[in-house]
Amino acid sequence: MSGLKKNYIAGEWVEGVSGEDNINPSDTTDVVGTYAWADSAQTERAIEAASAAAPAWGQSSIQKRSDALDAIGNELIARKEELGELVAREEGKTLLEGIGETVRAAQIFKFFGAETLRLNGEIFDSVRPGLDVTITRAPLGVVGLILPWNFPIAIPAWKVAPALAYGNSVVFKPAELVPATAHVMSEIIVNAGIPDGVFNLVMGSGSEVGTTIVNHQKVTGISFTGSVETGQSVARGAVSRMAKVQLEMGGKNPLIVLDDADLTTAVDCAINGAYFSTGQRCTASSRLIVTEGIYDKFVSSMRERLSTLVVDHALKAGTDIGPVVDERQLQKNLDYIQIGVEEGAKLVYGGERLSRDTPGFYMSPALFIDTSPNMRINREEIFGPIASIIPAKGYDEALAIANDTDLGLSSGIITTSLKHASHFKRNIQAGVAMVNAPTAGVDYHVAFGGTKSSSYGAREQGSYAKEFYTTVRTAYTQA
Ligand code: UN1
Repeated sequence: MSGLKKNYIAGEWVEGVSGEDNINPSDTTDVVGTYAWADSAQTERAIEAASAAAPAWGQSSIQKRSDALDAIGNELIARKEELGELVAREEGKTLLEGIGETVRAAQIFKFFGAETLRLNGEIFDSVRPGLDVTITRAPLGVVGLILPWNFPIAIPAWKVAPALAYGNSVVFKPAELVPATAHVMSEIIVNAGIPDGVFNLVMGSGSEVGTTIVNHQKVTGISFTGSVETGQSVARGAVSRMAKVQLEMGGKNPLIVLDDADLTTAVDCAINGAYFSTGQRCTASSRLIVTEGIYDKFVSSMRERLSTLVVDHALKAGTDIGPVVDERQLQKNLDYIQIGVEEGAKLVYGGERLSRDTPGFYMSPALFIDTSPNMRINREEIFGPIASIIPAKGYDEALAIANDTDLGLSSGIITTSLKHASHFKRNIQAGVAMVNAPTAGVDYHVAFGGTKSSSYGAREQGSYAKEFYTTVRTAYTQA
């Protein structure tokens, strides 16, 4: 198994129990690499090592942790072209998107490098004279991080960086489909002088590695991003042994377009939100809710813009939309096209499998119009380059439709009305609200997360990340 990319457990690079190929979705003849998959026993070793290393790391100098995270960020920036290409090669997003994602990951590490120095507490007078009360934050101990495939480096960064910043040790499980970038990021972390056992990379299947992390008594906290279904089972496992859990799951994100919208802004935001990154973002705008006065103009501008988008190899110059991540997801997307058509939605653009010079999972971006809120295509998360337009009479109806969903991650409105924009921000049932901006593509230094079935537990990112990665300690001192 020469060239096998190994796991990192207890301060050593180790082989797994099998080696799995990582395939480029733009060209299935291109094997990105072969990655060692661990089993439960190896995962347990990683957890034990993390547990043994946690106390010293939790009490280590904040300067040391800050410097290490900053150095990791600098190294990621310095290698952004190489890593951006790797992201595009293994996941299928375009090269520009891959580089952008890598820069974001770097910025996240640098942000948390500085956050390490800002962690503070509070002092109260006690209700009992002579007592002082201090509130401080302590690390959780061992955190298990379970990752999705759609952001191979940014989401790992926004879990690993705060975990380490706040003094936790880490068991990091990348998604099965995209271990390559995670592997390089892990090498960079290891080389930044993080002590043995503090950071462990364990690649492998959800059923083996993921389940072991979820069920192990020594994993104090679990942060998961992925599907609602898997998230629910992670939560059940975590709660049954009283572990802290944070879940970030699906979206069925609405983008409302009002009559008074600037049409170009509306189309730019809808195209970006619905189709960029092949629609494979939980913040994607899958429901475009459009009011009567602008409906026809919006539909025709969308069709026009869609016809200019180039679907091709993720690394080819000029590609706007790369392939779908794998055959299973492509099949699922095509099934939903069929479901939409059978439900009576009008498919006015795309929705077909495409062939290109290289064998890959290509699909034309799809637009349904004249759809209704109860159709399955408007209720279930598809996770592909598919959007539906739902007509609405006016703002009130559009808002009601937008909120008529079990999910509540991101949302948006395109309007020039301050009144509607303000009302929307207060009344949309979502964790993120965008005004005249795409629903996807969030800043790295502010809180991120959703309502309803989209998220569970504390928010991620920004200084809010400490709510999950630390625990609060209240100390009473008699002078
Ligand atoms: C973004 O839109 O910038 O899996 C981030 C996802 C989300 C992250 C989206 N967790 O798509």
